[in-house]
Amino acid sequence: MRIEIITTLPQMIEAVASESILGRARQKGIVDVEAVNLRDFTHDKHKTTDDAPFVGGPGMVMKCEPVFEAVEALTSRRAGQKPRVLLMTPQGRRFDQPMAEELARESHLIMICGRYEGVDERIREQLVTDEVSIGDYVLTGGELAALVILDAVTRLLPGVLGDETSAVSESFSSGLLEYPQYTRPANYRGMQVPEVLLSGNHEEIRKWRRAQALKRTLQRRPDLLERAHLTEEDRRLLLDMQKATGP
Ligand code: 4FV
Repeated sequence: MRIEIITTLPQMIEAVASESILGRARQKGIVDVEAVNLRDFTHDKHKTTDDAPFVGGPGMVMKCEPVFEAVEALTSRRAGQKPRVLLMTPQGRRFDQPMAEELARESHLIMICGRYEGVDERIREQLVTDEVSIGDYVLTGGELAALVILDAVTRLLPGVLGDETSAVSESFSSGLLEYPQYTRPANYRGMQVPEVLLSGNHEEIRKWRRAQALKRTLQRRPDLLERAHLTEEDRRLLLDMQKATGP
């Protein structure tokens, strides 16, 4: 998979994308990540990438020319499948696990990191295939959003997560929140790990974990239950919980 991140702060991207799991995924050649410096696509001595908005208004706007030239250069490099061109913006489609799984099936992603007030509208109209938001708040730039997406997508690629962490049995991919996790010691300052986890009875452990995930989801994110894949056993457990906690 090829991921290019267009930014005026390539070192910010490199600093994160060369660490730990992301860094190893790149070394293993599972994902090919490049931080593309937008200033390399400017032609003036000040390497200008932004300008004042037409007819005034606060802040600065990212200019068309460097972004168009950057995206066209990156697109022409790789014949074949058109890349998904993502613009990080609070106005975008909310990023979530299903979108991470969708993007992880692509072969080529280009992410545009805005700064200042945002980008010239013609970039959105002509180049961008997906406007993506990581949340309802305003960042100083799109870099952190691009790194969130890079992380959530890369860890889904085959061979990235070793068995120490599996992308299968965790929050959201099962549609539910995660069950409580424990590790040694079994007793810490009198705080005992639930007996069932020490029982070695894997069927009982599976049932306990599923019940905990359902309970936590019911308490914290009941909205997730609507789109979670629930079994008959799950529905019975949820009914008991709702009866237990009352309306
Ligand atoms: C953002 C978000 C975000 C807005 C103007 C960058 C900033 C500046 N991106 N999810 N929330 N972007 O706040 O994705 O250009």
